[in-house]
Amino acid sequence: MKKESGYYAWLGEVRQKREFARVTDASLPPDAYRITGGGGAVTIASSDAAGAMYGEFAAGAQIRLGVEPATLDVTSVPAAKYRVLNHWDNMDGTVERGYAGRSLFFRNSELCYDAERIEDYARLLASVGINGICLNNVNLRDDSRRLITDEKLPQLAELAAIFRKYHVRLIIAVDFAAPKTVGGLSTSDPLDGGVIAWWRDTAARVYGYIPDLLGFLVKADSEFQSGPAALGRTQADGANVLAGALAPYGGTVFWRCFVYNCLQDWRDTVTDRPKAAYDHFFPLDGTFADNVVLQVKVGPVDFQVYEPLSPLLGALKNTRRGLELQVTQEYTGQQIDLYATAIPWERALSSHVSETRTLSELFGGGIDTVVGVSNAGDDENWTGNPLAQANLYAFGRLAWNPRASAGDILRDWSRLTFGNASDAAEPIADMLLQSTDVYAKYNAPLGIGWMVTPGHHYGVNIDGYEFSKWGTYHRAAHDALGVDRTSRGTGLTAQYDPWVAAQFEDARTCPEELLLFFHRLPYTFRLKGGVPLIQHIYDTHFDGADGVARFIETWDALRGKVPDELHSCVAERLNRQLENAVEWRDIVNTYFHRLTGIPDEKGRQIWL
Ligand code: GCW
Repeated sequence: MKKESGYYAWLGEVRQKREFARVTDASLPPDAYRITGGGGAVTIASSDAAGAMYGEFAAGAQIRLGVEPATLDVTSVPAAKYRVLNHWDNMDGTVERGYAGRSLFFRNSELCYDAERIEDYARLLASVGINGICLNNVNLRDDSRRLITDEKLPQLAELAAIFRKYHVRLIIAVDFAAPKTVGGLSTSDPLDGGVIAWWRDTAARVYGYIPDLLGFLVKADSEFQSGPAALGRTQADGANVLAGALAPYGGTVFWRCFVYNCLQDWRDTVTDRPKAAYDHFFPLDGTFADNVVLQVKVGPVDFQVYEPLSPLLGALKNTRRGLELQVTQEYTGQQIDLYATAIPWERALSSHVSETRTLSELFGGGIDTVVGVSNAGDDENWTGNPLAQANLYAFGRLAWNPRASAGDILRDWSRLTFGNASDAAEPIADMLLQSTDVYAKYNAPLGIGWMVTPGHHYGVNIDGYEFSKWGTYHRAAHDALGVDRTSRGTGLTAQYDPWVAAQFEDARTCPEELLLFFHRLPYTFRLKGGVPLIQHIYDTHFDGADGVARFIETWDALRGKVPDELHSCVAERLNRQLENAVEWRDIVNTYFHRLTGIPDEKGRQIWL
């Protein structure tokens, strides 16, 4: 590690290059590798240079994890072709939903970066198999629209060259209305001849500077971004015109499906936000060009603690899909609270899209891209909370192998980062493994979501989104809580495969953590263990805050076993997490006790 704070994260001594023999094996797919350790040397076989690089990183990591080099025998093929990070970085240097300092790439409307740091970042990403990156926010603001012009492209090409050394290809987020906002045309109608020609010219210009650009990323008709719907055109009309422009260069359009009405009336109980993506995109299945990937958020709402899978992921049959995950902890503690995203990702990947298939089994078929919204910034330790590096690491590992176990990944990260023989590695991995359950316990109960402070989304505010326009309602009353999304309610369940829908339809078979996502239930409803819903709310909220107090004890005992700077950085955050958890506990418990009049069976302190 260059700095005590863990600047180089899990990469550790991989920086000091080991020598491995390399051979070409044309039978291996792109990016894949085979590592063999017999015969006195470690040999990496691959069909391409990227595979050789991934093999070297993997072999180095295995050796640091204590595997005897002579016994190495690993063949590994990535499940997803594109393993991509999306930065939500603005050109003024701020990062939307960023909790690790400022942008690594932009300041004052310019590209502005430390080339050595970018090279470290590229190497860090490559070490876990990431091969694409979009630097600018999908919410296009001001000068970021001009990244596709001669004014900005020369500098962007220099950045692309640094990433290229590590086989990481750039993506540019573009404004759907760019023909107007950048090109000065009078329309951005995708069926207009002038607009089609403008996108072609733009693609030619961009590829002139960055010949291996992975493609364009578009957030259209979403949260005030422009899009084809506003012009009376379909999402496919919009995506396909860009796809046509990129096709000659082998480029891909990553078209986001986060399309919903963000100006809903809370009195409207018919419109149901989680139905929106399917309603917009499912009817268009099969009409998107071959070089369009529909980028679908893992859940149907927005990266809440517990959500079912987005029904669109399983429903689309004839369209390429990208699974979008949030590495940055927007709703999950903002890199103050400890939250190992590998655990909910593993849960999502092993969730069923039909009786016989899980989400991870769609990889290599319909799903060929995994996207993570980055949690990195210019903080010295990359992620604000150094333990949140585990989330970036886990993203790469799961994008490469969606069937990998979250436990293995977190233990590997901890050992690679703190040292294989370190006393700290195991307790830290254990904390990470418990972290999401602890966080979920003091958060909104059983899949209802959204009890966060509006705007910045940290901390509790039970009714903060209850009477807003965002389509995010818990509808808590004195006798019942939750939203009925079954066939008796909003009908969301009908968007799922019938076998999956049947599980969700019945409160007795619905996964417990999704109970209030799919059902409106009385507070006296008994959960599987026999505990009434209201008592479950009290119990989990007391447990969650106690869990954080235990993390603090564990962490105190690690003083001296991890670098001091890292120790105090995490300690300070754990103390803030405890304050947060106590606030959640007391406000949630008081709110529901006042509403229901039902006391805690165990007589603990609730403020009335
Ligand atoms: O969850 C919401 C975030 C927005 C984000 C949006 C999206 C980039 O609060 O900050 O905008 O999702 O995914 O587009």
